[in-house]
Amino acid sequence: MIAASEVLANASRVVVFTGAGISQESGIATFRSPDGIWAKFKPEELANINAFMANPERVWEWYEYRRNVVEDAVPNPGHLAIVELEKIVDRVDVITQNVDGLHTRAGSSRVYELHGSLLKHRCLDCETPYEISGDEEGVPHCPKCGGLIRPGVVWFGEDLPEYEWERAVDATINCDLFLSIGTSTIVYPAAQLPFMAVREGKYVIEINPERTDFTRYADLYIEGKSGEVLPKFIEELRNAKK
Ligand code: BV8
Ligand code: ZN
Repeated sequence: MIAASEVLANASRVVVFTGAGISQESGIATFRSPDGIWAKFKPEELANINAFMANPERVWEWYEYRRNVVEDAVPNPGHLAIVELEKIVDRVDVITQNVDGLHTRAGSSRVYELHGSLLKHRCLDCETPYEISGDEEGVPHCPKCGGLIRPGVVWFGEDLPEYEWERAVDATINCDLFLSIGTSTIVYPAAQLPFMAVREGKYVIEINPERTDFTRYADLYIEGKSGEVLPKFIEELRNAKK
């Protein structure tokens, strides 16, 4: 299945860039597939600050629904294969667009959440982190300043967290193997990363059941579900290293 086994044999620093597709087999709907989240709501309608200011209750409810979905979900063989990867190469940087916390729950030790997390919240005004109890009635208010509490995700039109973005760019520039898994490669600036890896001369493998805007630039495209492909891929990598 893998054309360039010498790349795998010498891989020491691997970047694993993931999107909603890697959580699909954990039962979490992706964004842009026909049954995806955005099929019912448009991102502009809900995943942005204006929607929240216009109707905090509605947006809050939607995020609470999604938080409950992800808290009930469990990491799938795709997430677990990435944890296994840490035993085979020197360093794995997981750069995720996902907000479901599943890489961390699976046991990955270096995870950068470019788009924040459904499990984190903060005050809209003073930015104080807020620990959710789960039995809030409606949108909670900041105990410090009374401001509205918002989900700790990056909304459209908002900048990505500086530290995570810098780590992501640094990891992309310094890796020797870049895996792009389960992303439609549409949302920027995150979608720049696989293209940056190509420009930097890295070996880039894309794993996705469908081709994307990026596929033609990848060194290798593996068609399939990450929960099925990744365990086999990691085995091949382990053998290539023997
Ligand atoms: C910003 C958190 C600067 C919230 C998210 C026009 C052109 C270019 C850019 C723009 C533009 N207009 C606006 C922009 C900028 C905008 C953007 O990129 N828009 C896109 C839609 C065009 N970006 C931003 O606004 C970003 N900020 O630019 O700041 C700035 C500042 C001020 C003013 C302007 C700009 C912020 C982007 C972050 C938004 N937040 N999430 C929430 O979750 O509610 S984005 C959201 O999309 C998720 O994070 C998600 O991860 C992300 C990307 O989607 P994917 O993960 O790729 O998921 P998708 O469903 O699309 O694809 C799933 C894939 O999995 C598919 O390919 C499928 O085939 C595959 N799959 C399915 N099953 C499996 C599988 N793969 C493997 N195994 C399977 N089993
Ligand atoms: Zn506050």
